[in-house]
Amino acid sequence: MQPGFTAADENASLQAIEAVERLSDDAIRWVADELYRRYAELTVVRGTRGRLPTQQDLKDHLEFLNGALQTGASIFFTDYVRWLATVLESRGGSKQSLDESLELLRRFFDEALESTISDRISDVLEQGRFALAGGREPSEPPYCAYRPRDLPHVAALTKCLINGDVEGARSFSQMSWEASGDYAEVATRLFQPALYDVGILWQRNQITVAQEHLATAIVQTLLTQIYLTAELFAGPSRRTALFAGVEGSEHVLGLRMVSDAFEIAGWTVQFLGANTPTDDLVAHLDSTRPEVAGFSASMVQQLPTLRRLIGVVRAELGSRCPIIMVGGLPTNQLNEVWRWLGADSWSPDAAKAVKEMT
Ligand code: B12
Repeated sequence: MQPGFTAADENASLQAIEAVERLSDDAIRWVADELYRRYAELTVVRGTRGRLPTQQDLKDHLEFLNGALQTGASIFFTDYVRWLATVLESRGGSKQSLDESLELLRRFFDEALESTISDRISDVLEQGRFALAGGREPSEPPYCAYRPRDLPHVAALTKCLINGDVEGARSFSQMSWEASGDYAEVATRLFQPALYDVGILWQRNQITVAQEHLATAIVQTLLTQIYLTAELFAGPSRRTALFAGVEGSEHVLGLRMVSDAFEIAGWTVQFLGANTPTDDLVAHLDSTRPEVAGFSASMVQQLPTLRRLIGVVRAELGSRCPIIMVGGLPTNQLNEVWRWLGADSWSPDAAKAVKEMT
């Protein structure tokens, strides 16, 4: 059951989740038509994309809404709305059309459903509108509560990454590596905060998508370089772990850091990478039987998938089930969400994950 919920709440919540999924296409069509009817001139001047929400935007609203309903935590939706407001405003869009689209979604569900069910949906949408009225994204997004303490050079490294200055970036990586000699420390306290800052710069439209990709690719190379050096100090062990990103998750670098940190600590690891299909993952776990399975989700809408995955792993593997560990941005955003997911443990970063298991 979701934290703080009664059985009646839970039932209304389950019906609300089912209704959002079932009525999603109708809701998107109705809201888009209504907005384009109100702003016919924008359709003519700007074409179907205009400055109004596209069908994809509305689909995203519903996915985050459903993530909030499923976890029972409206913070996932309010955080999304604040985040989107920054993205829109920094690109010349307005908060007004976002607010209108949330209001119209509320109207759609109010009219389509009985009030015990629609109230749950309205509540989350209204909290989103309230957050929107409250101003811009706070300077630090909620997942930064667990941002590891920066090593020196994070800001300088970030600059090199977004400018494609590989040699500069390599020198900061090397300096930190020589000072620390600890892969997990350099990964989580130098590269991780630099990537978080790259994300915020993209969100504020201060760098392009291409620069974000460039920065990520450079980090991948530099991480591999220190990983290869660190490997010299590690010996093999009998302890085994498998790491995989859930279906839908394309963010893989954090999971890679966790996997590498375990390997360097002496574990034998299997790293399956991003977006692993649930059925194949379960079959693979069944045939390889690691001691620990570490799963990663990178956005709130992947949490229900992760919860389903854990349920299937437990049901299929029974007493042969590995210790299940979870992590990733949305698990750092809401305390204790790992319990709702059904995991055995959670860690906010690679260094802490290794410590927890050894
Ligand atoms: C690089 C990047 C991408 C790359 C990823 C490439 C790759 N090969 O990984 C690409 C371009 C694919 C991408 C796509 C998208 N991205 Co992106 N991305 C980023 C960015 C800049 C860095 C990600 C990263 O590597 N972070 C560094 C790692 C080290 O941190 P981490 O993931 O938190 O991992 C640590 C812990 O969480 C923990 N951990 C992680 N997994 C696990 C597992 C276990 C078992 C344990 C114990 C611990 C653990 O340990 C890790 C190491 O310490 C982030 C910014 C950010 N804040 O992270 C945005 C960010 C995550 N992306 C974002 C968005 C919106 C998207 C897209 C929707 C963009 C789009 N419109 O297409 C898509 C969605 C893709 C998807 N379906 O997953 C937003 C998410 C906003 C939100 N509130 O949810 C962010 C926060 C950017 C921003 N500030 O707006 N992205």
